[in-house]
Amino acid sequence: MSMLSFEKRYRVRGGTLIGGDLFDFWVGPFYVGFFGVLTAFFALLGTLLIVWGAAMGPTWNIWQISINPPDLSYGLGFAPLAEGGLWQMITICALGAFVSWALRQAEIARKLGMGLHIPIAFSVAVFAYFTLVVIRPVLLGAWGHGFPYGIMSHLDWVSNTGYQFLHFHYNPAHMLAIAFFFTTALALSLHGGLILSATNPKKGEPVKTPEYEDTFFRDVVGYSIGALGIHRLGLFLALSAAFWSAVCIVISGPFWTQSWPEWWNWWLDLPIWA
Ligand code: 07D
Ligand code: 07D
Repeated sequence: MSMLSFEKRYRVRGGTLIGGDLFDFWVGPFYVGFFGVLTAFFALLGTLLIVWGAAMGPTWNIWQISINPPDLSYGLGFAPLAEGGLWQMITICALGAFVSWALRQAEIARKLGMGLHIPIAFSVAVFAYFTLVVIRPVLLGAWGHGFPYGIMSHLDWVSNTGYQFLHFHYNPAHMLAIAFFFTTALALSLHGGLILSATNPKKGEPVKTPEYEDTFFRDVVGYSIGALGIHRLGLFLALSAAFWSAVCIVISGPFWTQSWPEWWNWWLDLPIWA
């Protein structure tokens, strides 16, 4: 069945979470839906607010534009637009757009009778962002702890926040997150390589079956996780990376205020050394 006839068959009404049939239609290949409209609204408004903030100056240099959060003295209150209020509104728009996007994914999955794996996976990225700009600032008592919206300025924030804890690499949750990110790359490279090596043969040669793929790994390391298993592992690794990232930043400040190297003193303080 060609993709076009398949799509036609499955482009049916229903499965929406809200609004019934209201926006239950397609524009070209794109499903619209209530949450599609909401995403477009928040994304457009947020982008316009960024452009407005950029217009306030001092630069139109794309790398240097930065919409900064309010000063710490504003605490958890609203700030005037030019002094961080824009950042607050952009944050609301960003969260509105990300959550709407996840719900649009959920509606499409429901329409197709598929699992909710994709919206759940994207929600973990949104959770990491939410941790950076809402959970941690609220725990620390000021929106000023959020990161600035600028290509280079957000790197300054990461570096400065890291050095506030002397050596961020000693943060144990940061270690776990990094190990998961690296393992995700390893797993995807092995999986991508394996699939291409079996299913994209030279001209005239037959495509190999999954048995070949499993046998390759059994020959190499004595075990093959299997066709379904590798995708479960991949999803687990990637979600763990983002999850431990959120943990590593939320504990920095709210739950640990000293330098991260000092955290490891628990080892030296074990009673067995006394
Ligand atoms: C490839 C999927 C496509 C997405 C892309 C991003 C924008 C922003 C900016 C209008 C993998 C599109 C970018 C819409 C335009 C304005 C103001 C995903 C892919 C291509 N960062 N970060 C980048 C964001 C944070 C860090 C690049 C976003 C945290 C470091 C890009 C967020 C921390 C480095 C970018 C976010 C952090 C980057 C490439 C949100 C910890 C780099 C991103 C919403 C997570 C790298 C100049 C990429 C770079 C980079 C976007 C948050 C650290 C501009 C949207 C605060 C150390 N970040 N980032 O490929 O080159 O992602 O920076 O949370 O070295 Mg960042
Ligand atoms: C938050 C992005 C969410 C994105 C969303 C979607 C759009 C639309 C549109 C394309 C989480 C946005 C979409 C806008 C785009 C179109 C059309 C993802 C997010 C919802 N670190 N570090 C991390 C490493 C150091 C520090 C995480 C490595 C130094 C701080 C990860 C190294 C110091 C923070 C990580 C290293 C330091 C982090 C980031 C190496 C600085 C964080 C990944 C090799 C001196 C941040 C939750 C992430 C974090 C974070 C990796 C070094 C500080 C594990 C590999 C020693 C302060 N670091 N780091 O979180 O945990 O993705 O954030 O040296 O806050 Mg680190």
